[in-house]
Amino acid sequence: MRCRRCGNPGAINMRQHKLSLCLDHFPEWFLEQTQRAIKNYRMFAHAERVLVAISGGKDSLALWDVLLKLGYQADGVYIDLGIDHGSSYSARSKDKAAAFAAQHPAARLIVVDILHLYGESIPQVAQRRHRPQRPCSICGLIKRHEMNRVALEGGYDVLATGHNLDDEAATLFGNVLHWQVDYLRHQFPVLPADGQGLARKVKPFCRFYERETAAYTLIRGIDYIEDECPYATGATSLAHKETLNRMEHDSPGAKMHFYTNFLKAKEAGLFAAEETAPELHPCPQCRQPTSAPDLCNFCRLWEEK
Ligand code: Q46
Ligand code: ZN
Ligand code: ZN
Repeated sequence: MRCRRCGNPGAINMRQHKLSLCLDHFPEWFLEQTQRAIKNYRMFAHAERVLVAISGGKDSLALWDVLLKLGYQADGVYIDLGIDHGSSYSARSKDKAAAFAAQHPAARLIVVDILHLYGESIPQVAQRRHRPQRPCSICGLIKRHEMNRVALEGGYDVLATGHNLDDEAATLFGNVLHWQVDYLRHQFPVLPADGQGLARKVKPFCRFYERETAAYTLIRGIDYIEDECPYATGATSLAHKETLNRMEHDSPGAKMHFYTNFLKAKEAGLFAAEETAPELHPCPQCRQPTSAPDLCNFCRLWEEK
């Protein structure tokens, strides 16, 4: 197929959009589509300060690159989880994040070192909590807490993550399989700040297939960590991605329709009538909102040391 914009041979063929683009026009389209998502979902404005959650992987670095190219004030936050696992995963991913920041003078990278700040790395906390092989729920809790803390303390208006459509569709698939209505209620490209200490959260890449963000990083020459976190092996989200990819192979666009039709249904009011906000109060220690009766789950993690 030929590039729809210039007629030269196409390099990236997107069957779900019936669109082919050349190496010059794909990045242009990618930026336009990101801008459109930011505008359509009212994610943030140019006057606002954006904090991008950086893992050192392709999606987060591509997002940071795109936001800077679109002229947004975007800083990055990297959470050093202290995961080594024989492959120096955290050290290598931090190097990628730092190298990107060094090449972009307008970009500031904030590094949060969990071991240094709290006295234990993620594998150490997981070991203490008798979950050495499955640290992900503890890790997720710590990452969410720390990103929110940095966003609020730094006066950022919004926290942006690089989740792509494959991530979102896999999450949706898992939530539907188990009918986790509370999770479905909160799955959306924008989650507003709650006015009580939770920052606004946005996912500007939620309509891109993973292969599109990969193509963008490749074309732009962005160096990222290709390995997944060693603890991600065997994660159910990866199995869901494989299932969805098989469906996509047989029926191009299946993945996109599954996710975007869910968004349309939500915009049309799915779950809206049943919306009941949980009772939240500030944690007496860290001041972040929690529904727990006393200390929040994050603070309790360290209390039990
Ligand atoms: S970083 Fe943390 Fe993930 Fe690694 S330990 Fe699990 S949650 S897999 S996105
Ligand atoms: Zn072209
Ligand atoms: Zn707390």
